[in-house]
Amino acid sequence: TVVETETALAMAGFGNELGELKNQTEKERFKAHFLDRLKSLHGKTLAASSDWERYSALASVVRDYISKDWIATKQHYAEKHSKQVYYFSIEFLLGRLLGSNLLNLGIKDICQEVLDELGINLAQIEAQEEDAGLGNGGLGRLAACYLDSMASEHIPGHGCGIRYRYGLFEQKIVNGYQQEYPDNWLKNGYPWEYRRPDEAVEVKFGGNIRIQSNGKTEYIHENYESIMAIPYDIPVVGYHNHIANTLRLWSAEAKLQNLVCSGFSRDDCQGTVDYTQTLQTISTILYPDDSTYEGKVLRLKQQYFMVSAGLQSIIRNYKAVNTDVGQLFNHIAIHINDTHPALAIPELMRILMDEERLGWTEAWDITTKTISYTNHTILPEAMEKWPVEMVKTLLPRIFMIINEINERYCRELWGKYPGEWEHIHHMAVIADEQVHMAHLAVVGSHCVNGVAKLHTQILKEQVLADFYHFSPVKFKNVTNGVTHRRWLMLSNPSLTALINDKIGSHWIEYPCDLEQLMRYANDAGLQQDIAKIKFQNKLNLTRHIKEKYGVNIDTNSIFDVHVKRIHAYKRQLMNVLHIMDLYNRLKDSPSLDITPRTFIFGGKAAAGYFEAKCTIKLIHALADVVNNDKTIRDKIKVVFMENYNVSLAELIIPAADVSEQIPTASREACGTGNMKLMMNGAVTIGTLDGANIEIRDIVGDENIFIFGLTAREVLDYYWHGGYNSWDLYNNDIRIKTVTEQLINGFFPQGREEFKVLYDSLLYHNDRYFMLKDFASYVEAQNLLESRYREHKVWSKMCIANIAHSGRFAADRVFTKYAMDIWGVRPDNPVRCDCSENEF
Ligand code: 4GP
Repeated sequence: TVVETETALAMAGFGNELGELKNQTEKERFKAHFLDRLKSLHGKTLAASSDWERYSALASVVRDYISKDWIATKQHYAEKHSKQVYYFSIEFLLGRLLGSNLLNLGIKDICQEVLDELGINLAQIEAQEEDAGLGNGGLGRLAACYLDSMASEHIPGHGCGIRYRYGLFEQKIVNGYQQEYPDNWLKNGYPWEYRRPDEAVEVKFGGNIRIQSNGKTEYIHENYESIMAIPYDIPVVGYHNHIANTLRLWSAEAKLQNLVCSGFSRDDCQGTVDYTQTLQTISTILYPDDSTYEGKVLRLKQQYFMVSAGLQSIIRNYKAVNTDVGQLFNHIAIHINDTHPALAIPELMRILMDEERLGWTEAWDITTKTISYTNHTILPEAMEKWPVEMVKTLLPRIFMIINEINERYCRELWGKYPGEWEHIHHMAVIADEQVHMAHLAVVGSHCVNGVAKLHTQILKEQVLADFYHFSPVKFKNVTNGVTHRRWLMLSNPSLTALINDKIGSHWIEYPCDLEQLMRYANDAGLQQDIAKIKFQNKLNLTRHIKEKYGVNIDTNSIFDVHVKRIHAYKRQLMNVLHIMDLYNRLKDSPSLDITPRTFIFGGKAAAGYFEAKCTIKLIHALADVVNNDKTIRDKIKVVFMENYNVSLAELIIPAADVSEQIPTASREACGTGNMKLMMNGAVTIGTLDGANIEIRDIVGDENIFIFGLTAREVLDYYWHGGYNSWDLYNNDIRIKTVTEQLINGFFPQGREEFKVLYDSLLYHNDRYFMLKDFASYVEAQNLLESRYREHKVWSKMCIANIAHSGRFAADRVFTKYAMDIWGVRPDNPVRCDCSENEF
């Protein structure tokens, strides 16, 4: 038998042969398993099967590998009584899972070999998977990176979110305009999820509260609408450690008893179907349009649905093994990702008081010790507030509790600031007929953190300054991080192999060890190898762009990448103005000696955000002009990549030379694209904002291009009502030219198309300081170009960026969250010594 042969070989000291034999056996097993699964799932032979069928069979085999670890992990946590962490987030931007599951399970090579033998291309199979795009941007991708890190770091950390039927939206570009289509990611089923109808819970909306008092006051919820929350669990696989945590996504369904087709007449049944569909809208799309009252109500419903379902199931599981709910905070930590899950605070209070019969004081103590909160933005328009009437009507009991929280808190404030009505009003949870979710989140958590040093400082000094002064110990900084497994190992395997060759593979476990690459920063061999890999990655992207858009780009040009949500503060428009200026210069002097550049954009604009959508149209209009002008001899090209998502990012980021991180200083909380791009050797051109500052601090001024106003200067301008952009218009001919070109017929679309952008720059006083930063941006771009020409200097910059990127690995971040916020001690906590103490 195989076992006998293995034993015999081992005894005879044939270690290598033993390894090979095991590998061989595993491979044969894997192959048989895969072919069998193809038959049982699809009734097909390999030859007759489609790529999608192969994908689904392969995913199903991988599920078998995962499920063993998943069961064992649950048992392990139960036996150890490990403290469990739950990360509540309205977004989880997972991307594809086949590749990362294979990588983390450690069976990628075997799978690759098996498929090679069968004549199947793994990448082609992986491409069959729909991206799980249950998110909008940074906040959602961060949540996904953190799940990966928690599992890899042995932290019992699970996600809780919503299983949106259609995610955000699929972006299609038609004649340069963004159009939004439902993202039908579940159309073929989703192999990674497990539906758990037995663990469904009921969530109640509307109705009234009857107060009953016989000895102890009881709050009885009546006449409510009931919705069933059905959990779908997705295992989250740790890296080579046999850990599988859980991401639990909730789906809304009608409660069976409420569905009566009395008499079974056609009308009755139609009514029931309509009713069911209305209920299910709760988990239909992410961020429904909130410009209408109904849209707002739907968002609020989603938030409560998620936290109520999540908490009910957490408490139920807790009580299955623990008798004392008073000890909850010793066994459970709940983290709220921004304010969308902040209703977890009153909901936990409701459960503890109304269902577990605890008094207010004890319930409040438990709640605040259990919950912690991360703030992700200081943009005033993103600070959530709900009209009191809406909360009261939709969630009557929750409103009563929020009201009580507010009253008690205001009383406490009064004790400290007697007579200071204005001050107290400013900090209240309910003020001006609105519930302030950020205030609720701060008041009901034991810890509040910002996501980069500057962001935390702005929270402490401005946005949440009053709260900081009231309870300074609550506030911490944890700079974001990204998982190097997806963003380097998976998306850039050649670079990963090169790094392994050069410094060994220790960095995979201890990402800060990437710093060892600095020893070879001047090594011509390494420089060349890195340049070769970059070229190959650029070639892949070049081919994709040619295939998809029919645009020829020069693989030797500088790939200048600006990928992220389209938003005025992220200043895609300023990038465009720079390209227009460069184009004008080329037109003026066709012999201008510049290194050819390809400007690559990608990102979605929120469906109702007119200005951002207009910017997308502008990028396309510019691409039409520039890409078709023979006189500039292909020196610049502009490409907009449609439907930017995680998978596209995995293609673009490894091919980038330049990373555009150019928000108005103070507006970008942290940024994580900046980290992914540096990890792949792109050099940042950026403002002193968010994590750019920390990147600059670690790579040094010589390895980054910094320009523009500082946060302090921007905030000072805001304080004094801005600046006069007409002065710049009148005094800088380049600015005058490019802004006029927006409306003077330079773009054949006509003079009105981009008027709104022109007006925002000049008539609305350039709120995001694009004209103010224009000159220094152009200067930084010119310097960048001259550095790029010095191949050695540029290669050294790439190496420095890769080498220092371990500082931004999510694993390191998670050790901090675990130990300093959640009171969880990972098995192997000291992951990195390249970071200074952030707290
Ligand atoms: C984003 C911030 O804009 C970004 O700077 C940060 O890196 C990311 O969160 C993760 O912390 N915020 C959002 C949002 O995505 O919806 O507020």
